[in-house]
Amino acid sequence: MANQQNIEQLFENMWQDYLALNPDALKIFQLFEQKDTVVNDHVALRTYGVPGLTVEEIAKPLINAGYQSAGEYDFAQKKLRAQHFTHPDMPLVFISELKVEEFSATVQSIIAELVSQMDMSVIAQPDFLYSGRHWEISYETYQKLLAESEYAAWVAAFGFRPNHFTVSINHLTQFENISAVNQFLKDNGFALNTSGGEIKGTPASFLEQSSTMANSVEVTFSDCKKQIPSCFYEFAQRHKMANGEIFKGFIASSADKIFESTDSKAA
Ligand code: OOG
Ligand code: NI
Repeated sequence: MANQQNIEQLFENMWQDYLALNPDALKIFQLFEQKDTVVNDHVALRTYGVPGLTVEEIAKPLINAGYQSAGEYDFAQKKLRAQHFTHPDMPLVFISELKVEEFSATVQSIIAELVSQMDMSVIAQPDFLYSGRHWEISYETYQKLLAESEYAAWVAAFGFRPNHFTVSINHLTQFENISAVNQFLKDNGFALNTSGGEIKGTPASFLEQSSTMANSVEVTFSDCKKQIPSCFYEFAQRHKMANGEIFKGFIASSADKIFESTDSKAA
């Protein structure tokens, strides 16, 4: 995982895995590509904060490829924490983890059982980042997780893979601002996440974000197949800070709402 070609291949593989779960993202990408070259702002990954699967452990292949941890975030209500990672030539990566220890004994034992089905030796491999689910799970168990945390249920159903890619609005020439992007998406029939308003953040916080609601895909559980929310597409417009540099971090209060793009009830 030492060279640029490998890290670019990893992102291409993650992109293909993501598109398979989010056909809307390909449609939107192609609409934008009619006039622009789409640049990816960041990829987001999710995990369980248990030994072996923490953000730091998931990030290892990225660190080996030249990424550095560059910010920490806490989401008290959703019981999540996160870090973002930067690389001189590659998109940002946002990795969050469930604070498993703060959940009920039921949720903790379900997650322990799922993780016990894993071969922990594969986690350090780069392809772990788009390897999906490593366990059998019933729909009944999925629903038990869903009752306490949408995020816990999402990881249980989809495993380890990009939750979203993000279009850099800064690199689109055909739109004035994020409102114009959102209007274009709605005109083309895509539903946006409206939690906290369609636009999260302001120019004053240096980052404005919006996202589609996740596509629904059929997932095979051990007892049945069900349509559930999978992955979404995000749009980010970054602004210059007082020192003239473009802000390259994340805003916890906005991220808190972006997480809800995989909620099963439409926002
Ligand atoms: C991550 C949500 C946060 C952002 O850009 O603020 C995020 C997730 O849904 O896993 O991606
Ligand atoms: Ni994001």
